[in-house]
Amino acid sequence: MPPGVSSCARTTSPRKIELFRGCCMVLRLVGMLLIFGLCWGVVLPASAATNVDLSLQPAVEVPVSLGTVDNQLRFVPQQIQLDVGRRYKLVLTNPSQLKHYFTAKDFADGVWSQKVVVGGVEVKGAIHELELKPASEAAWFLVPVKAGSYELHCSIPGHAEAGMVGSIKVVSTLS
Ligand SMILES: [Cu+2]
Repeated sequence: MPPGVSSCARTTSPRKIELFRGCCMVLRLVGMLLIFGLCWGVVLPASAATNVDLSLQPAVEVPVSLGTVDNQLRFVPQQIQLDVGRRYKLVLTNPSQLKHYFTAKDFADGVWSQKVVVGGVEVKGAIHELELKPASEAAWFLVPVKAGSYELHCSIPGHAEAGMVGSIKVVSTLS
């Protein structure tokens, strides 16, 4: 046998091993890519939901009445539930003959206040309390950012004591 043949036989064996190893690497890479792709497919829709411009979301309208037509000292409804990350339009109305406040300072600290619209005026910036004169209306556009249970009351002396209190529950869907 010529020396070249034996040397060739000697060299093909490690080459086969190299080829086998190469194939294994390729298969591993394909597997990793598949797993990565699957994860991406699961993660992407979830992260996409948090990437939306919240200020452009259609606002969910929540009507809240401060007092009643017959001057009862209460909020209607008394319990409000909101979701974190959703844009709301709190439509505050005062159908009574008395002045009332919408006071929920901790709640206000946990929301992003986009604006308050009163008549033809849009007030932009942080809001902590709203005073509504009889027969007035204000729309507060906000996005809750912090989950929690917050107290609401009217800060006119005697009104909270008479029952003009409420609660705002802000719920996070991601726990
Ligand atoms: Cu009041």
